[in-house]
Amino acid sequence: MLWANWTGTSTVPSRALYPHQWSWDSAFIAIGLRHLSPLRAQLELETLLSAQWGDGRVPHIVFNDAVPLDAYFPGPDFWRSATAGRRAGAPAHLQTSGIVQPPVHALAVWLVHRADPGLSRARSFLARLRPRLTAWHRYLLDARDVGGAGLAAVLHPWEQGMDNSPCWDGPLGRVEPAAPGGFRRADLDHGVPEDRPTDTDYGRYVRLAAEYRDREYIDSAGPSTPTVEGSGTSTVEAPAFLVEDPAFNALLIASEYALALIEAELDRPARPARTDRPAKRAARVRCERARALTETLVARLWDPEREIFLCRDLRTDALLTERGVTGLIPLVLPALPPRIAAALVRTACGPHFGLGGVTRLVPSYDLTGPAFDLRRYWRGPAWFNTNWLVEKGLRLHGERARADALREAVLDAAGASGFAEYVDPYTGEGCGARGFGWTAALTLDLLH
Ligand code: 9YW
Repeated sequence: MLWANWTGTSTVPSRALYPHQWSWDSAFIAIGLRHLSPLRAQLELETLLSAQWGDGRVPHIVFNDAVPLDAYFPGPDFWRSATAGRRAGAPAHLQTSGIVQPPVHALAVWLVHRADPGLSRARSFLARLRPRLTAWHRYLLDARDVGGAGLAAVLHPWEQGMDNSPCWDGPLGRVEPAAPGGFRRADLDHGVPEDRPTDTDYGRYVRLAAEYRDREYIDSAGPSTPTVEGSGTSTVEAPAFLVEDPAFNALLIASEYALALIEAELDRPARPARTDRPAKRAARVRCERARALTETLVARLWDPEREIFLCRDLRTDALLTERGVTGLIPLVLPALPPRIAAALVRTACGPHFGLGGVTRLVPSYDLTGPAFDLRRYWRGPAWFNTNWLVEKGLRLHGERARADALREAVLDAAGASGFAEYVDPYTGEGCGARGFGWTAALTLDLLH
């Protein structure tokens, strides 16, 4: 199935619905692909990272020229990366979007390296990608530290990857939707409207993306930052949507640990040295930073009463009270205080997510929440990448029986649904696209 989605240099999430290369999809896909072909898994990540912009961002879509323009919206004619992104250093030789997605890449690069270290060394895989990963993390930790506390902010729901999660309803409500006649939703050619975000959601996504493009993809450092341009002073208007998200930051921290392992591997002395070498120290510093970022994540986003991580709306500096699966993903972090890991397990298995009780897979949103919708994308259905992450987190924190049960449920639902994009969390019945890239890849990974 994964071969059917392979284009020669990367893998599409879905032939019909998503016919280009997506950033976090490619990272998850490479994690599975490494078991079939370490070489293709390396190529997958190399292709994505070769589309990196000069400022360090890794775009959320790399467009395939061979695909007709009307096959996906918003396509390259909307993003206009080569022109609108010139100041931010967009590549001139290919077309990409201008926003980002969760940084799972260093983690994927490390796991792909481990699958065949000999091949990786022969192709200088780690050495070639290390500067790109370093620049990517620097971009997120500097240009995107809008809140000033050290965490990265997202400025569009597509950046966080859980497009229409009810967590975004509050901040998205401030966005005036773009006129419906101004664009055509290609996604509705391939999916039933009840399974997809609404037209109003799309109008807001388009408005936010167009405004960022019209600001030439320049990031503002704070909610409203004066900048000096030429002789005059102007103000970079902060985006209407500006959020610190638990999953995005947890994946960044997990990738910081992976980057430390990459650095340690590359800087390993040929012969054991008596003194601590500077390069080895660099890996240690990065690990310490990952631990400190975990503390910041807890300080900024943990809600001790709800026992889940929440999103912080940077326009109001308040926590958003909706419980989404994003709030469980920090379970993947090794330095999470044990009392918080235990509380997260209680939440995953309690009435809001029902794991091991009423649900077989972790839903994307609170079962008891007012906006819960069994079929509508990130407003209830269970997704395979988030379930894979929760499975890893449960195992990491010693919850072996729960992790084993979730693994079985994921494998059953993936196979029975024809590798669906997402499923009913109670029954495992498939929804959305079939033959979905990360579903197949992460299934493969769980089988190894
Ligand atoms: C879009 C490709 C992407 C995923 C996102 C998912 C969806 C819609 O599909 O986004 O048009 O980009 O929400 O997480 O990366 O599979």
